[in-house]
Amino acid sequence: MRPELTLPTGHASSPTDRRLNALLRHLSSSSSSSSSAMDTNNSISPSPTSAFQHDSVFSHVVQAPEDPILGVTVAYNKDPSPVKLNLGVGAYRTEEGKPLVLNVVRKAEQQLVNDRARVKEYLPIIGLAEFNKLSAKLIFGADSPAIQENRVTTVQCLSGTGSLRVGAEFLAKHYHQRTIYVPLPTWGNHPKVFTLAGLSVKTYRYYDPATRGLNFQGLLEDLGSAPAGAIVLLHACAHNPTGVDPTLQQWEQIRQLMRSKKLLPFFDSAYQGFASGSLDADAQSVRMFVADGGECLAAQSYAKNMGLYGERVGALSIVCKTADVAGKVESQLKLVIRPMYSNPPIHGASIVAAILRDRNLYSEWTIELKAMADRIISMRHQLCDALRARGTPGDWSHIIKQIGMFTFTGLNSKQVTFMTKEYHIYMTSDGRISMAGLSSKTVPHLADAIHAAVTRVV
Ligand code: PLA
Repeated sequence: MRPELTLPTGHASSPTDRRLNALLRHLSSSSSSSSSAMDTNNSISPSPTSAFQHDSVFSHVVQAPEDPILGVTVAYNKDPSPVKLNLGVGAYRTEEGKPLVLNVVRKAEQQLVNDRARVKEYLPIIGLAEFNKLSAKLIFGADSPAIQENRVTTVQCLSGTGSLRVGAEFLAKHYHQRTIYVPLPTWGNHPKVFTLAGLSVKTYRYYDPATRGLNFQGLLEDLGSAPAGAIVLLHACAHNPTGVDPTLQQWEQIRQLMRSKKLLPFFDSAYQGFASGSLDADAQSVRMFVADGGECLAAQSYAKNMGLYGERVGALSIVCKTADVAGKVESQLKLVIRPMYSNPPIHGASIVAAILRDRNLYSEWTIELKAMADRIISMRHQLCDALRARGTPGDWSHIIKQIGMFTFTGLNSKQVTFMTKEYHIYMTSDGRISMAGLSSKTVPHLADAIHAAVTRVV
């Protein structure tokens, strides 16, 4: 039995209510003239005041908290203050505080638009072949023996996150060890991605709050006592959130330890080119592990280094011992991807391929990338100088020493809350600030806020 669809009596006096009631009468008469199957299955929810709302099969669902990183942008967007500043998510901004579309990306897109032969067919499950080849070359190096020996399989995925997820699901299905060690701290999404993929997440010591640097001894001890075969997540460069990377000598020690214990490296490369401004220098850690002939995984993202955040373009590579194994691994990656999202989007990968294949566009990209990295480095110096000029208590040299997109300031969550409330500065509660979101104009405001937070909030 369908209850009659009308607004409650006594409320139908205004013209709007009369129109609504007419509409409801129309809806109920047209649905009662339709088939009885429709009647029982597709009943129309009449209005939010209906008794139906209490019967939702989802009424037990509780409100979830916002994402610790992306939720910062949600809060920022709601703030009407003209001085508000979003230093939460790692998204590059120009000196004018605007998002940047690289010139070279615009050129590549223009080429794509002009090419009338291009169609919108599905890509294969593993994505655009040329993109995959060029992505492997970018991270492993043009002369990588692993590539020459066909021991690498590369699949296009949904940016860095999707690449991590596909890699983790493959490991959960086909690798004998399901424990993955992540640095403490790490990007907040890592544990969630890996857990949902079926891995069990443990941490290894990484950051030392006392020195605001690497806890190298702790790292070696923890990896040294990990079970043989365990997977180890390594940030290829520009560690997020700390901005602290091992030196090349330390990487070499990590490599030796990991190989001797048969730990499987899973590199997350979300910032190639952003740390030093050089694509090759930022891939050194990965290349060291590939040069020894051993196996590893690498997740690449083009969100930051090409500014293709919303295009969701990235790649997962698995370096294997032989071409035969790599072929079989690829066949299984397809079985992971097909039921997840079938095949990846074509546009972003086509942009990347157009840039990586063309010598001129490639060199233009490296110049624009270097300019972004340099601007971030200059923000580090400006912020550090501004704090020194204010006599802000504490040693702020870590702002200059840390690398990549973020500074791990050392500010506590109370100080962060204070800065958001009093200065409209938005950042993650762990005290991480995105240096890429800062400009010469906003440095003084941030320095004032940090100074006030440090001197007034403990
Ligand atoms: N890996 C690391 C270490 C990251 O920092 C991020 C992005 C990703 C992977 C995933 O990036 P992608 O899927 O967009 O390619 N971290 C950002 C954004 C920049 C985010 O949290 O999604 C951050 O603000 O930490």
